[in-house]
Amino acid sequence: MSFEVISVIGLGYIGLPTAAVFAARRKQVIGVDVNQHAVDTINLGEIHIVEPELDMLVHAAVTQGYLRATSTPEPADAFLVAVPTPFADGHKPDLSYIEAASRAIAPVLKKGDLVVLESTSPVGATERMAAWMAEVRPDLTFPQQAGENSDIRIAHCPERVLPGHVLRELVENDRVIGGMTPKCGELARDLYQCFVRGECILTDARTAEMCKLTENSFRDVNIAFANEMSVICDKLDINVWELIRLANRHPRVSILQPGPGVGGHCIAVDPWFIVDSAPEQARLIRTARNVNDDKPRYVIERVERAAKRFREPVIACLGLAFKANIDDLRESPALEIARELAERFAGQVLVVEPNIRTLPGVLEGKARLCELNDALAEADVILVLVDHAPFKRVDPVRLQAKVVIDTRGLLANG
Ligand code: SAJ
Repeated sequence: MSFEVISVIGLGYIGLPTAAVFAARRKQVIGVDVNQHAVDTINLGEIHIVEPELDMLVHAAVTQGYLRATSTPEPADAFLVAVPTPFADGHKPDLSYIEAASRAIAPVLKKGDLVVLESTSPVGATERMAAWMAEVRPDLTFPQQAGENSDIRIAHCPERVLPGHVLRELVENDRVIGGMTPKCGELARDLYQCFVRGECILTDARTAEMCKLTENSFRDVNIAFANEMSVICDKLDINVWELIRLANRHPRVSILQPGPGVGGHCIAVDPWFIVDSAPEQARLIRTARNVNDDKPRYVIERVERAAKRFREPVIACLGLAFKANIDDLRESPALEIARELAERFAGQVLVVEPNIRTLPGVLEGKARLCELNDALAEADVILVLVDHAPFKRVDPVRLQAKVVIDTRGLLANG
């Protein structure tokens, strides 16, 4: 089956690059987003998010007429849903964006169309998407009603790309494709093979949903192990960075890196979807989340203890982003720590974040954004929160008279 027109619902960090990659393969792509600013920006050939090389790709796609954005869904042969799935109170998954997207595209569906859910989702979300669409379109059949003979084909294909490397990983990574029926999966594989050079592996929708959650939980649990080791090593006066380096010399050991906590909108969120589905069974996964969520508080306490030896301590926080060399502050433990320190040490907190130009609202008026050199000169306590490249080049001589708390093992010995 050939897909002439492809519609991508949700033009964010995943949807927009995916739309652009299809357009680069000369598919007609209709991007849909509820955010009018995003729609207008894309139609000008520009982008509203930060991702290397995406600007050029979107510019080319729009000017050559392959990509167009709109706020109202239009008919297409395949629909990819890439909307957010945050959690609501009590770490419960919030499927309202998927529901809204399903109800919005249902009116333009026609017999033979394929709908793929790409959003990271709790197990069962693809079936619920199908049920929402069936509610709006009783005139069409869906896989839950007609199996392999359904008018509409539905699959789940979770995105797995790393922010900062999205365009390369979209093409190179393997894709796990879970059809609601085997035929649904095969059709979705035909669609992705248009640009994916990795392998497209078929399974069912629930396994595909769980696969994505499992990948991020695996990483969360392993980072929690590293974070717990760092706290134990502090207590026992052992350098955790050296310890991990040595342990990783074992051929079957590969410990991740401790840090100030786990940030971003994926690894700190997705494990909760598993916990919510199986609260009694998901013991390790829940504990790992708590260990990682606890790490910022531990860092703050260390800074407070260190600051006590100064009458009016000046504290420099190096980095606010949730990981190295990006400008993304969402769910960032570094930002959480800087905010809390700015509350407790009003007027004495300096922030160095080379990837932003103004402080985020929560720090405005409470901390001062400054250059690395000035912070190193002025501060009594240097707190490394992110391993941004410029921080790696700091001359150790400049730190000799300072108290250094290095949550990333960059400058000093943890
Ligand atoms: N972190 C550590 N120690 C480590 C590795 C990471 O503390 O050894 C921290 C980072 O500093 C950051 C957080 O974990 O705060 C997450 O960073 P990350 O680079 O591990 O992952 P994300 O959130 O940018 O992207 C992840 C990726 N998933 C996996 O690697 C299993 C990506 O492939 C997914 O597509 C993405 O989540 C997603 O959208 O789910």
